[in-house]
Amino acid sequence: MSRLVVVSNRIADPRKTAAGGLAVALGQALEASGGLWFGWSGQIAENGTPGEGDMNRQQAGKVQLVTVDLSREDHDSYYLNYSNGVLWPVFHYRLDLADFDSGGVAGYRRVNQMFAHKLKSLLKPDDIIWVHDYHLIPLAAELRAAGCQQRIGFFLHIPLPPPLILAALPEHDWLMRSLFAYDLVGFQSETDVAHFARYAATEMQAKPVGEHGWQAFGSTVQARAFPIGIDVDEFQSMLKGKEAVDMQAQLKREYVRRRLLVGVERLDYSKGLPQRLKAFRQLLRNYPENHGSATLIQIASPSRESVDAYAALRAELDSLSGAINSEHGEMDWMPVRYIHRNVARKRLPGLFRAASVALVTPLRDGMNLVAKEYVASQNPDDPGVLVLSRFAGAAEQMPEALLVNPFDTARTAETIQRALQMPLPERQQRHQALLARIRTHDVHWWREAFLAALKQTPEDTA
Ligand code: ADQ
Repeated sequence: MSRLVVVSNRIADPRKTAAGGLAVALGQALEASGGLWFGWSGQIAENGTPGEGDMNRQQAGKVQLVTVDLSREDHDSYYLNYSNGVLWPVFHYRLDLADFDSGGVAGYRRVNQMFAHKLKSLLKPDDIIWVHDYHLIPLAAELRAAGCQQRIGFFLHIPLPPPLILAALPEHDWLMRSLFAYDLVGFQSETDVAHFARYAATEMQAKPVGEHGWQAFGSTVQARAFPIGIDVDEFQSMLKGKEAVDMQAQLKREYVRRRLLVGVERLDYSKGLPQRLKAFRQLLRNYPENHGSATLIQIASPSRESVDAYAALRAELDSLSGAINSEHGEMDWMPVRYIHRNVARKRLPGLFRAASVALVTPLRDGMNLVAKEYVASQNPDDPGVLVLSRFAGAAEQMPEALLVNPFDTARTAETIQRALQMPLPERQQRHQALLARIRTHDVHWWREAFLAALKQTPEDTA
């Protein structure tokens, strides 16, 4: 069996309990092949030299973890300025928030080159390499330039926007061309694949080859959708754990006469938080029967706080939640509980189970795993209702959720009301269909489907 090599910006020790479903799923594949996981250590060397970094090696069971420290300059340009200050907003269709003049692209390229050189020294000829996410788009091109001929696949966890949005990126030609150094490029949704195909055909005059292939620049890349899933069994077994049981019991006790709605995410402008709060305010204004009852627990964990757009968002949410509470709150009822903190992963299933409705309403999202985690946590006999943005990749797979356009405040409020009032048989039917689908397409299916497709990619004959 070939050894699997996973490359991602951050790595996780798959044996640690804090690791999420993705780390565990990748860890299992790495374990099976005695694999290697390579990425940034999370450490910044204040006096380090740009383009250089110490390698740290650690054995986690059968998996070798190798990380590299980044110099301050590399960290700021590669990670903050270009990955999170340019690529993240552009790929989420937010050209208005991208700082195109930050000059981060040089550091982005330098770090990808450095990772390629360090990684090359660790590779064996028949390794299979799987690169993850927007931080590392040019990695395969750098590996190929250094002479690597192994099979290399790439998975983009965030959306791929349409060609005209991508074309606003000054470096779009270079970035998109570098995808052709991979044998397989995986996207979250069919929409993303269609955007890639349109870009390849119109901007690169690439030729379609077979069902999924595109040929240009002397090589062929396969482009396909592999919607990522969760580990449904792991999530459901956490439901029985003490942390989840206590969480659910506490909420049930506190909210015995009320209806709970829940939202959980990193605080990010792609997640549609202000729009969600406005829709919830509209619900309270339009449907007074919810007064004294409907309570939204909104958890938004701190994220990328050094980027300006995030500080502005934080201030907007503080003020909106305060305004809703002062407009509608009563002595014994606060309609919004907004919590700017992380929740322990083990408590999440209990929180989801206690909530009658989940609001998962991003303006744009590659997939969105919270939607799937909410469904997995429900009691099939008395399930809650998922209100899901049509702009989340998950919407393609989850049409039985109540789909909304989060920019349309009035109709989102109407849909939340419908969710709160949905009769039991309809809730059961929708939940059954959703659960079946997230079970079939879980994180293990995702990993196996991607790796099988990568192993089957044709030898490049172009
Ligand atoms: P994210 O944008 O981080 O991921 P998401 O898919 O929702 O978004 O995954 C977040 C994970 O972190 C979930 O497991 C969730 O439970 C957990 N989480 C979020 N906020 C939390 C909080 N406050 N406290 C505790 N846990 C929290 C990116 C893409 C997504 C894509 C994933 C996976 O942006 O579109 O689905 O990668 O590919």
